[in-house]
Amino acid sequence: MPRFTIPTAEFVLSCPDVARAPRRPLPEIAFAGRSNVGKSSLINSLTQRKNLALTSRTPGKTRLLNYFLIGGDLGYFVDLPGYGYAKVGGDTLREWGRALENYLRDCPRLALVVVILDVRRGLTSLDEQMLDACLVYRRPWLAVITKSDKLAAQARNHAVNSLSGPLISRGARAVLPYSSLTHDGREIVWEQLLSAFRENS
Ligand SMILES: Nc1nc2c(ncn2[C@@H]2O[C@H](COP(=O)(O)OP(=O)(O)OP(=O)(O)O)[C@@H](O)[C@H]2O)c(=O)[nH]1
Ligand SMILES: [Mg+2]
Repeated sequence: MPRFTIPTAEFVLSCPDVARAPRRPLPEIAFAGRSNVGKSSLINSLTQRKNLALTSRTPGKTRLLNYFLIGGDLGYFVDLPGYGYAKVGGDTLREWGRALENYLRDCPRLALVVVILDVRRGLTSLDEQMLDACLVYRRPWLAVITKSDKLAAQARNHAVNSLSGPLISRGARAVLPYSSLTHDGREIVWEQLLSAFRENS
């Protein structure tokens, strides 16, 4: 049992861009990462809901900005489309990149970007581009190292420790291991998310 009450969560809408986002002036926390890294699963695990955000074994499931209202009026979680899905090439890929960048640039109340990395893969060049965009648009961000259940404790600690230095030096607020399977890390991640909501409400 968690020692704190997990805020409520409800799906609000999906939209292609910020112009069609929900109108209530509440802070937003966006979940970004490579396609299939586990963004939607992280949202489900955090909110203790099995199918709030749609997940899939097949990359490229989340294609729009998906808004969830958290805690009634705390703010929104935004499940972003994953980047780097190899099967969508050319124009579609560029469109996704543009949609993500436009979101980072235009979202008026973006409180925090949660950049999700796979503990087994670390930082890829597309993640680096995402971090560069956070820097350019001055968006505070937090690194969540997910799928931590996929490695034994020693290997996991080693992976997280070796990622921490470079990520902190690029401006990460914190670097937190997580497993959406076991929910390990849930309270610590919520602490960061709730303080981001509070600072921006
Ligand atoms: N073992 C384990 N599997 C995970 C974890 N997080 C996600 N997965 C699995 O990884 C796959 C992709 O998860 P999603 O949450 O759909 O990933 P996504 O980043 O939202 O993917 P797109 O929407 O396609 O960009 C699913 O099969 C999940 O069950 C985790 O912490 N541990
Ligand atoms: Mg998804």
